[in-house]
Amino acid sequence: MRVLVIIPTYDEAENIADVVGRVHDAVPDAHVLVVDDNSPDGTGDLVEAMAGDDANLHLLRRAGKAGLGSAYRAGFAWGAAEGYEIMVEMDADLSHDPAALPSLLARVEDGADLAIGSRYVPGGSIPDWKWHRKALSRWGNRYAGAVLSLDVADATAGYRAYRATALADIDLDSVRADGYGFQIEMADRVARNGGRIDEVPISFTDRTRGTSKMSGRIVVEALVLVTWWGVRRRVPVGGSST
Ligand SMILES: Nc1nc2c(ncn2[C@@H]2O[C@H](COP(=O)(O)OP(=O)(O)O)[C@@H](O)[C@H]2O)c(=O)[nH]1
Ligand SMILES: [Mg+2]
Repeated sequence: MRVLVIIPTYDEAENIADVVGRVHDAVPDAHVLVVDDNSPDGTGDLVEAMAGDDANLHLLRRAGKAGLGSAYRAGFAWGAAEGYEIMVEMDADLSHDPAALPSLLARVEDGADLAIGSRYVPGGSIPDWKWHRKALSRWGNRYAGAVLSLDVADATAGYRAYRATALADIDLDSVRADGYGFQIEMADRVARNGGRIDEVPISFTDRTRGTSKMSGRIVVEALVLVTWWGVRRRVPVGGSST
């Protein structure tokens, strides 16, 4: 199947060459799309130069920082127009080990609509996190699972492979969330469309270069949205509940 690995970037000049190289090493046939939001550190120009002699590397430049979810929505639309059959979400900071790509792709090739690189199935881990950070993430996931009746151990995980036809069944323009909420929302949409979701254990490591763009605001966004979706589902307003 034709594979597109989508990597959103904002100030990842220190990481991008490494991550692209390691994706090529792991899956030589896969294409890579970098979605850059006009990074002040010149990530976009760096990728443009790399793409000059790499036919499997593509760049989508956007005018300014518009969020992770918005970058993926643009990447999915680009990939759909180009006819890719599997689309992968991957961070630029090497928290997501490209060596795990084949295990995710194998699940989609085996019939899954979404394969999630999961920290919370047997074999998964987060070696760098202190207990309180793990607890926040773990309980956030349990909360989302309970409120949405979503049978996924790691719905906030950002390393995942989608079958393109499963993405095509989702109205991406109606997906609103941007951070962890975006990942939960996408998993929930696949599940509610009757899609098969597999979880593959991964080890999630903290970035060693550059800085995180996620904030407390993104955590709050996810909590508020999950609660709102849960309420809306239980208390239909005006006859149409989604
Ligand atoms: N294009 C784009 N990429 C973003 C944006 N925010 C974060 N990213 C990228 O999304 C990925 C995950 O972000 P990161 O800051 O590592 O989040 P964390 O791992 O949760 O701390 C990285 O590749 C970032 O460069 C954004 O607004 N636009
Ligand atoms: Mg990161």
